[in-house]
Amino acid sequence: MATEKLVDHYYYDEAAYDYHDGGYIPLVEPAVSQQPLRIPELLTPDKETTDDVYYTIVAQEGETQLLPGAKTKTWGYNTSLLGKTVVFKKGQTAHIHLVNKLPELTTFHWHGLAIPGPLEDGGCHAPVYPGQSRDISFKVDQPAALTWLHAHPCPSTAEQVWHGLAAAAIVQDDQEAQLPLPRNYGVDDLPIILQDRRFHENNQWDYRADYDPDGVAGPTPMINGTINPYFNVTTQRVRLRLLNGANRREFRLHFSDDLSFTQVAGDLSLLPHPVKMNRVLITCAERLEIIVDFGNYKPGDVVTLYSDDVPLVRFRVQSFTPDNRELPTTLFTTPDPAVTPGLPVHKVTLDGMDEEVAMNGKKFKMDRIDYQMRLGQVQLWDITNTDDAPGMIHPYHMHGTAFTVISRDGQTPHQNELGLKDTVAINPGEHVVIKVWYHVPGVFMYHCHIIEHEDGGMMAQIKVVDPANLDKKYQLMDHMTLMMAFAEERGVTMDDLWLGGMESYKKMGMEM
Ligand SMILES: [Cu+2]
Repeated sequence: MATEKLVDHYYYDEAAYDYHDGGYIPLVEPAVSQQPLRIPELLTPDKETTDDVYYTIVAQEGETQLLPGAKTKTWGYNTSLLGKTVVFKKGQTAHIHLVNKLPELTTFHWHGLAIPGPLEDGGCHAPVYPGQSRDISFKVDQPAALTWLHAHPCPSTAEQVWHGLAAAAIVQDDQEAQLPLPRNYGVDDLPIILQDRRFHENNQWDYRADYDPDGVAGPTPMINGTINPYFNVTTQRVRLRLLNGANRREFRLHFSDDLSFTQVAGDLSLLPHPVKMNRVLITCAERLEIIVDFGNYKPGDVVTLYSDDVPLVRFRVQSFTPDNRELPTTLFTTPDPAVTPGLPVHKVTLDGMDEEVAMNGKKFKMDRIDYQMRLGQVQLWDITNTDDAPGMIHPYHMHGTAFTVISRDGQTPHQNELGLKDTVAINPGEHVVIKVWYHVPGVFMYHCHIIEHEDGGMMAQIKVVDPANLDKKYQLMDHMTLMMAFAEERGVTMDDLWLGGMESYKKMGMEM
């Protein structure tokens, strides 16, 4: 299948793995009986034609039976926790009716979709207030991939994601459809949303009690909103579309028996070539699709997916029809546009830890544009993690586009990051060169995807200008407007308002 030799190690610096951090919370195997893995339902379109698809997405409160006993108060999209899976087809125009039935404002950010910003992209400038709605439409024009929807109201993105606002969104295209890849959703093609939580009294989550400016984590693995899940394998090959939906945690994935698997896709496209591996590290917001071949197992066998030594999902092997179809050695041709002559390398630094996080020495300001590019320009960006080793691995993310990874400290990128990406993990002290270009205009954020780091200010904004519409103005909001709305919605004074990200600004004595 894969031609490259087996990757039998995690990429990245072991010294920077999150378990070295003083505040690290190790995962613990849940002491509850195994539950069937929840498979998010597919969201049914309100209407669909060849050229258009219409969806209604409702952010709502609910309760979810996660542990025995009391249900947990959770938030979700069209369901009580996480969300129904949205399917987009390349070439379609999506028309989405976004509804907020939560008690506070939220935004609907399409992580990985190359769509205009800031309103369609759904970052912090596109709030939908409680009881209100917003309609957006955009052309889906990108390769097949797993993208996702999550809340992004600054500076409370992390808390809202912790409440459960995250859903898978699959982009399909004709090229991927022709490959011999499993794609029977829920049977041999599964979203696997990796998260972790801490359960407090009465099985409830308490974000504020768990707050850590370097990222909130909990000891209990939660996979697709299931605690201690199993999945019945009824086909020889299963495609796992892994999404790290955790606020902070890295997952170091491997299977029992050191079973090898084949990575076929990264964040925003198939990989050029399949990569055979038996270890892979996934940082926050990254996606990777792997094909697991259960051909050497028999009914009754159990294959376990682990992070470090903690089981995440148990695959219970049933009988299946043999399927030894081979993957082609080439899956995808990664776009590689020529760099626009005369454009210098643009440098971005990811600075600090705890409350001191910043980007290029500055904390994020919603109404400040930090950089500008023109549509169609192609530029190298050099992203440096200025932490001293051992430090933290920062997952650097850009809204509204896909980039390619050119080099890591001058060396060739990892085999499994040679497709299109929107999030790239950067070791402390390392600099990663990426190639950046945009297909759509707008104002977009770029930031660390340890969500508490972005709320705390390790974030900036780019304005992408359409040369045919140089004068287009964007109405940018500011932190204070959103914070005052949160205070009003919660019925507290500004002095009593608590939002995780505010702590980082306050401790540094900075205005928001
Ligand atoms: Cu970070």
